[in-house]
Amino acid sequence: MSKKRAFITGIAGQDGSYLAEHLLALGYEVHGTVRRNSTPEHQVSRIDYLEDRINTYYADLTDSQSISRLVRDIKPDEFYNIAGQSHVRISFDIPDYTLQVNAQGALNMLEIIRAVSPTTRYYQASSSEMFGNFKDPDGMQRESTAMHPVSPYGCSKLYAYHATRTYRKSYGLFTANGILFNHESPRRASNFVTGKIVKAAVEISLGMRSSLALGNLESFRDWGHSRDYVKAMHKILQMPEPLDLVIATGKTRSVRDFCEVAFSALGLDYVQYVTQDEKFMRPQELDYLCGDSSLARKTLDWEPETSFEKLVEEMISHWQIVLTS
Ligand code: NAP
Ligand code: F7E
Repeated sequence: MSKKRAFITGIAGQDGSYLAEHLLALGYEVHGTVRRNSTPEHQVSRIDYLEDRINTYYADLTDSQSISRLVRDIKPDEFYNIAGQSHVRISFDIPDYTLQVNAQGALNMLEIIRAVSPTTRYYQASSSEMFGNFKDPDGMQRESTAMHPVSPYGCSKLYAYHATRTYRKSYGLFTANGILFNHESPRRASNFVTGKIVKAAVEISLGMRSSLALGNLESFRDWGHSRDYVKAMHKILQMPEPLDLVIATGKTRSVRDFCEVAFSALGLDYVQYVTQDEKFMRPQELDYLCGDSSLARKTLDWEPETSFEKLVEEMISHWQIVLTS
């Protein structure tokens, strides 16, 4: 039997790299897009180890033809649209670009599927940032919770979420949203708060720096592991019918809690090192996220496998190796 073919936009990103690894393990033929960078090593550092087993192509969500050509030739069984301008605070600096990539870019991908390969199953990387500061009376966000985003990033993702639903209902395509809450890993870029805290804590423990400036310490996030969440992405595309599902751990912690756990794992008291700087605050903050993924757990038979403590431990080990080698 021929192998199933998967196409991943953003294959060199955090999730793209774990998803490629997971799909290869399941026996898929894996194709994915990378972007041009003046330092090519930057583009492939997360997927170097998969180089001989995956097929990569230069393409961009804002350049429809670059992806249309590939989809026409490859005719993937599954298309994972996980490329994106993924940084919420930076979306306030580059809102137009964020919209072009995350909103218009997603629409471009849906049009490609409709025109060139309508039997391909489509996954859209939607985000808990779409909820903004809304939660249900029990303090959680789920599929039915109102969505009122508070950042250009959240607005762009909400557009893509609705476009995905619209293409499903209008054209009968298999298009599904995974509404993923924050997920981290050793491959998380160090300008997201978890990567930034862990990297700095390790540097402090090694005597390489003496303090860490952060923004808002009082916001709460529901943090899981990327490796676990890409398994849910794949399961979403195996369902008999397309659905939109929340993927989360159901546990929430503040940025301050994260500092406490990461620093104390290294025998340090974060209070002595962490300062606050206006420059890392956002024009509008999303204060609290805690996802109810019971529908996904039941429908997909999925649940997160990595504990919060193990996630932090893995991130610490990663930075210890990088910073001492
Ligand atoms: P990431 O590490 O930032 O990876 C994003 C990937 O998309 C990178 O490879 C990036 O390439 C690529 N990309 C950016 N703009 C592009 C464009 N115009 N055309 C083609 N590729 C482009 O993000 P992630 O954490 O893996 O997240 C994956 C997706 O899930 C994103 O869409 C993100 O918004 C969404 N999401 C993430 C989370 C989370 O907590 N991680 C939660 C919910 C939703 P470069 O390396 O060249 O920039
Ligand atoms: O911020 C606070 C910040 O940038 C988390 C993306 O993957 O998840 C991610 O978006 C919290 C916020 O992630 C700093 O204000 C404090 O409250 O790590 P973050 P995010 O904005 O939640 C969602 C679900 C996505 O979809 C996104 O793609 O931490 N915070 N001080 C800080 N954040 C950063 N980055 N840097 C700080 O110095």
